[in-house]
Amino acid sequence: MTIQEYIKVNAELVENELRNALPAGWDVPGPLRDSMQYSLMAGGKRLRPILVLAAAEALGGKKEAAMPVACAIEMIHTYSLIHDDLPAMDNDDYRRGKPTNHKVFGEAMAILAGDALLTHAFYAIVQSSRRFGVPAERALAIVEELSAYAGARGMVGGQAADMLGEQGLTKLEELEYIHTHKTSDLIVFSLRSGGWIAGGNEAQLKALETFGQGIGLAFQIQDDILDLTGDETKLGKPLRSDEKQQKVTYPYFIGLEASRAKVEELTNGAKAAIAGSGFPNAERLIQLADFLMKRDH
Ligand code: GRG
Repeated sequence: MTIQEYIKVNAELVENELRNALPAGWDVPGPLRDSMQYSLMAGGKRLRPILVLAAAEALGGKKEAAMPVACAIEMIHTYSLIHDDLPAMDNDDYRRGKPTNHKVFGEAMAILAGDALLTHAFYAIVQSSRRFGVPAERALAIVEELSAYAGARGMVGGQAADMLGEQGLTKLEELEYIHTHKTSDLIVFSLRSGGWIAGGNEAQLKALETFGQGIGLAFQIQDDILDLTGDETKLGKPLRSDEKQQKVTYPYFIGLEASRAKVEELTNGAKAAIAGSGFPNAERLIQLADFLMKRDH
């Protein structure tokens, strides 16, 4: 199976689970259920869940046991996008080519759908233990790590720093803090949680973390590059008064070519961390790192 086929097959498996994320028998108000389902099924790449599955597989773990955590991280990612699109934040009308959640369901319901997805993620993690026999101690570690990587010192902290920085980002380190927490932290969590499910040891979890930090930052720089290509006139140009400071990206600081070189350097470093750590089945992780580096959307 090529890596493209691997991604497609696993994204479909994840989507089948996400379709029934809220059990049909649960007494949930219809519009809330619809609003949650709308964004969960709106066509994301499913990158984070695939990383959970691939990390578990790299250590010889079972896919079924990793699936609830794979779904949990997609719920967190989806909630963050719903809230990020709100008028109080980015005020976006479209995401993935479709009207944003609040445009369809209204602001209040979009906030609640995000809240409910965030909460439901923790329920899903517990199911890996209840339904698939993952030792409770490991599920506990995963819950603890998710609250850190997604919370105030993780993704939410990154979002807050981004918001605060809108008044003027002047240093590359400030941008790196935002990228690390807004983007890399969920990617690192995806990899470590797959490792926990498969019973990885401390050194293996650390290697997955290093791998995640590398591909996470590379992913975000690549995002910055893709955002700019086609409009290279933005490079190093002062912002117009109506433009958001968010446009200050990696290429803005170091230029396009150096940014491309940085993506390659980070990806190679990530692959080296995994290659040197005695994983029984690391092939897919390595291929995923290369795939992400070469992505064009
Ligand atoms: C509102 C708490 C809160 C957090 C928001 C995720 C986020 C933090 C903001 C979205 C804006 C952004 C560019 C974030 C960086 C992370 C990123 C590249 C998200 C997009 O991830 P993909 O490409 O999205 O995996 P798909 O659509 O494929 O799921």
